[in-house]
Amino acid sequence: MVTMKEVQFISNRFCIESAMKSIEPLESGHINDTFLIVTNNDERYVLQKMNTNVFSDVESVIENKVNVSKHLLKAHDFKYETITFIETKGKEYHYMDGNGDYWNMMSFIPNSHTVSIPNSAKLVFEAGKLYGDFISKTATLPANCVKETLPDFHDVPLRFSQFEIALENASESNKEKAKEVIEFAYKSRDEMFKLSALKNEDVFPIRIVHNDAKLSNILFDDNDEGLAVIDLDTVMPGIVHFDFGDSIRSICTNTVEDDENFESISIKLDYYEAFCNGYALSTRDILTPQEVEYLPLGAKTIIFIMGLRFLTDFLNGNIYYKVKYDTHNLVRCKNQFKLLESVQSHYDEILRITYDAYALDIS
Ligand code: GN1
Ligand code: MG
Repeated sequence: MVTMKEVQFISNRFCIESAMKSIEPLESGHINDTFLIVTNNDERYVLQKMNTNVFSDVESVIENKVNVSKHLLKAHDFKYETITFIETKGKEYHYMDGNGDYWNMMSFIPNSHTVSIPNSAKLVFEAGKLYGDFISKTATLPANCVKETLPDFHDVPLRFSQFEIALENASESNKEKAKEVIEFAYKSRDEMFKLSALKNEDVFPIRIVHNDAKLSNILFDDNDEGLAVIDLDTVMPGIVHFDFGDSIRSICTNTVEDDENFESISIKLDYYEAFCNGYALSTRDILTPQEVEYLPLGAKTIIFIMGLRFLTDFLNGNIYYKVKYDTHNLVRCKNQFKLLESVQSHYDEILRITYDAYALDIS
């Protein structure tokens, strides 16, 4: 548990304009601890304590984030905002405290807000434009600027084997509670391995991707227009499909990822179309036909990966994601698998909408 006094001490290690007036914990994400810092002259900053259990090479994670944000700022035709990182008084972008914990600080982007459930297709279109622009701008980033800090992050065989190990070690009662989703995981296995196999066969180009391209990592402005992509913690080399899919998972639904009202969870096709149209604006000239062909499988696969990772963590006794109650991860898993079923049952329309957005003729 971080104390406020500690946060105050840490924030003073960074080059902020004036003394700190207030600190407020921000509920953001499942992994790191985040705080909003306000100074006496009303400058706002976001201070983050990185989770070193998840990110073992934190210095490279922070280096990746800084490199990408600097690149975005100077990219030709970049119309959005991006996070900017604040240096420490020792001229570094990270501060390591006495416990070996790593911190980084960013400026707060003013007049911005996040959205938990979209309220219009226009907002979804904006989200598509923003994440599409991200892919098009990182396409000009030299590959050696970004390291693979979490190897095989979205590799399905790896995630499946982690699930099977957790299953072997799980308590009988947890296995019983998760019985249906465990069966669903095995039933879906073969189809869900396909995208990783295609990646390993080098069917797709390796790009610099966000790897956590969900709705809550977008800032919108006061008119609900896309303003900035945030949370660059997982920016790494990878394939575009998981970014596209993570956006579909989190944006084109009627609910949030831990809603327990499973029966009502479904994919919203009008939002799916709006997202594709926005995403295609900047990516149409970049993605190869093979990449476009498998975007819909990307959506299915990342929904599966998320469900499986939540399930694995439940079986492991909640050691990875932050949880609010004991079965929180199980609820998240059931929610995601329900969404996957909905995508499966509308798959023909999803394929058609995607290929129309990219004018791809698959015959
Ligand atoms: C985690 O902490 P947060 O919310 O940025 C996770 C992502 C998952 C996400 C699920 C490093 O991201 O992979 O998509 O939760 N990040 C890591 O919402 O595991
Ligand atoms: Mg993240």
